[in-house]
Amino acid sequence: MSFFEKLKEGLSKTRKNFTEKIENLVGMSTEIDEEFLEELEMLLIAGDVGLKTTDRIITAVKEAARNRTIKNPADVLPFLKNYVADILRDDKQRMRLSGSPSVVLVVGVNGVGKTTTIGKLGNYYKLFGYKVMLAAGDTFRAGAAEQLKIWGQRAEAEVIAHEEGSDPAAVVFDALKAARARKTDLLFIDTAGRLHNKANLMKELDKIHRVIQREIPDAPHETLLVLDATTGQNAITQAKIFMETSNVTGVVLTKLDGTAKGGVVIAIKEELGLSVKWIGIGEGMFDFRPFDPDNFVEALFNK
Ligand SMILES: Nc1nc2c(ncn2[C@@H]2O[C@H](COP(=O)(O)OP(=O)(O)OP(=O)(O)O)[C@@H](O)[C@H]2O)c(=O)[nH]1
Ligand SMILES: [Mg+2]
Repeated sequence: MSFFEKLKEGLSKTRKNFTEKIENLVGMSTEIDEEFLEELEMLLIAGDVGLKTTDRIITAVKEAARNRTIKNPADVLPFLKNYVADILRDDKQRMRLSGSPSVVLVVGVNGVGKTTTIGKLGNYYKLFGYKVMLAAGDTFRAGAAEQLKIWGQRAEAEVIAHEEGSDPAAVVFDALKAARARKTDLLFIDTAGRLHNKANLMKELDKIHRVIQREIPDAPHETLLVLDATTGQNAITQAKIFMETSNVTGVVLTKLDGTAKGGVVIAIKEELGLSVKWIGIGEGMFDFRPFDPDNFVEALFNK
């Protein structure tokens, strides 16, 4: 199966929950009236597109109906497809990897897929000829470093790890030194998703940040926030918390396979102004790609 076919399969629940319901509404409606717009609004909200974005889309549909760009309900779906594609396309999607090494900090709450993402990213860049290193900055959870080491073996990347319970900032410090000494191109730093409370988590990230910047002033070159698509609007709430304390440069949206809440991609871009840079559509090494808005919209709107 190609990645696109997998993406389509992964998005099938979202398509059922979102596109097909809009199709049904369109099929039952004869004109774009108040009732139609109200139903459409409800479907967009239920599709995890987000309140603000839904508002904007409804306003745009009204406007297009008024100036006769769209004339009947059947025109709404192609209009939506273009509108969503326009929201998702942006020029900040590329990774900024200008350092030697380039440092990529990976953050997010527990269980969203940070460690898996680092393994996949490491493998992705290794295939493109980069020399990759992984840092086990999650010293909090039992087995976290071991999990990263397994991914390191798969991606043929060196893993820098200390003992469980040790200071993550010290791991990061060692990793930065090692990356420089070995002329590594790319250093990915894993972090703990669960500390005793939010304040602790943020304090730890802050400390890691300071260590990185002391060694490499323009690093981290990327701070990727990992969000789990299955959590829908919760992901938006999580993102806001991380954005308060970290300079998040992009999102990795995981678990797009099998969720009905894929519409959250739109809310991430439109309500948070964050670019989704990567998507995960499975647990495997290759179930992972740079986010391609046109492909995504194609997979979401076409059966
Ligand atoms: N279906 C699916 N599962 C995924 C995806 N990405 C990660 N997972 C799974 O999600 C679970 C958690 O992944 P981890 O990488 O351990 O998550 P984490 O954020 O590092 O979690 P903590 O270390 O506990 O904070 C694992 O079972 C992964 O296999 C994805 O894109 N699709
Ligand atoms: Mg982890």
